[in-house]
Amino acid sequence: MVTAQELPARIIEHVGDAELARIGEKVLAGQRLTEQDGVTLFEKGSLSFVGALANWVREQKHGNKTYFNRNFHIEPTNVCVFSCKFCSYSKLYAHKEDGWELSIDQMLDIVKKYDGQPVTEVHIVGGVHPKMNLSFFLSLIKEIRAYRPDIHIKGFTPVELDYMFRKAKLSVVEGMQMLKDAGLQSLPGGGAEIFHPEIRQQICADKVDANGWLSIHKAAHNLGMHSNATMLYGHIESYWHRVDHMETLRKLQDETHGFNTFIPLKFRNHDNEMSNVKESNVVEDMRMYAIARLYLDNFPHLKAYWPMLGRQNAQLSLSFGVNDIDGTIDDTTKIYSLAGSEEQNPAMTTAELVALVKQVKRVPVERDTLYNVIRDYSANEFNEQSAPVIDPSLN
Ligand code: V47
Ligand code: SF4
Repeated sequence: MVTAQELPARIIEHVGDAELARIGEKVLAGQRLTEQDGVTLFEKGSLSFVGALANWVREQKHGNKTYFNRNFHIEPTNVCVFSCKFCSYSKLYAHKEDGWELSIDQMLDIVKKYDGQPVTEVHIVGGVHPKMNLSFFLSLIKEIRAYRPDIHIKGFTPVELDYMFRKAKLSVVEGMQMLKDAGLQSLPGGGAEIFHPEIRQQICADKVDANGWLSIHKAAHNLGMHSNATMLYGHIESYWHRVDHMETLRKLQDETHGFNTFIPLKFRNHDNEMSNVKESNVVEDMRMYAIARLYLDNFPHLKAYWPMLGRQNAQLSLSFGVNDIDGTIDDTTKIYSLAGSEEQNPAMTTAELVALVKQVKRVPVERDTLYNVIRDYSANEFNEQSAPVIDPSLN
């Protein structure tokens, strides 16, 4: 009889490839993978091989715990001065009248919709509108903080921040300090895409580059703030660009320890200038999660963003290294529905989310933004039967 602990070792024994076996041994011994190891896993690792190893690492780190939070999104605008080819917002700058632009009062009205509800986080992210400058966002943050001091404010990608700071003629450190003083508490992971200039130049040439992105996260970490990191994968990049991206993040994390979570974002090809590029399939998506779990040994958490991936695939990812499925997001996030995600109005109640996790025999744990546990749902009050009926055509 083989125990669950012995299983990865047995899988390595039978993998039938010396190079993969050597990488598997390194994982079990807790040794760091090299960039070449990462590329080899992408090129040769079967889904079952990388999946078994990643699941083992996930269970070593978190057991069956699967984190989520109660959050809502505010998108101040969908008008954007930048022209990322994968993004449906980029075309709106020339047609501003078709886009939206929220005032501070309108955004506060969104916050007020959650009066009396136990949400713990607001995630603010959107396009880059020239009228929305640093002082506008400082006022917004202060007003949200004053109205709901109990909510953690996570907001703005380095793309938005770099633009705000340059317009205000402030250094990154000065700008970040002002936002922190106003009440901004952490940064989401967006805007990273693929760091390597060979790809970045082709898909998002005019926005902040890798060094700019990294220096803003580093400044935030040095001020004691935490952040996430994403990677937009499954378009024109090669495997080694993905590894290069993860290597860059792993290096910064060694220095600052400020990242909480890595979030691979699957490229969706609807209604953008890259509609001719085929999307990745589910096997490739799960391999991506698994290899990220193996490579990013210093990232505590790996998140599947369910509005983008779909609910069933998010459930599946919990067996491929993922230990976080974001939150009970309300339907204000449009960037994904426009790009063709399965979830046209992403919203899930806590009961649905808990049941979804329980259906795949993991333990749902509600967390705050910084992964402090709010509630462990291992007790049976929400059970698998209360899970939403999933329409198979959605995934
Ligand atoms: O950087 C835009 C992506 C990101 C497409 O930190 C697309 O908790 C796929 O980063 N196909 C912004 N992706 C969103 C983001 C995020 C999301 C959820 C949670 C967190 C977090 C961060 O959205 C952009 C870009 O990579 N995006 N268009 C598209 N067509
Ligand atoms: Fe603007 Fe961000 Fe879309 Fe690029 S990805 S066009 S920066 S909203």
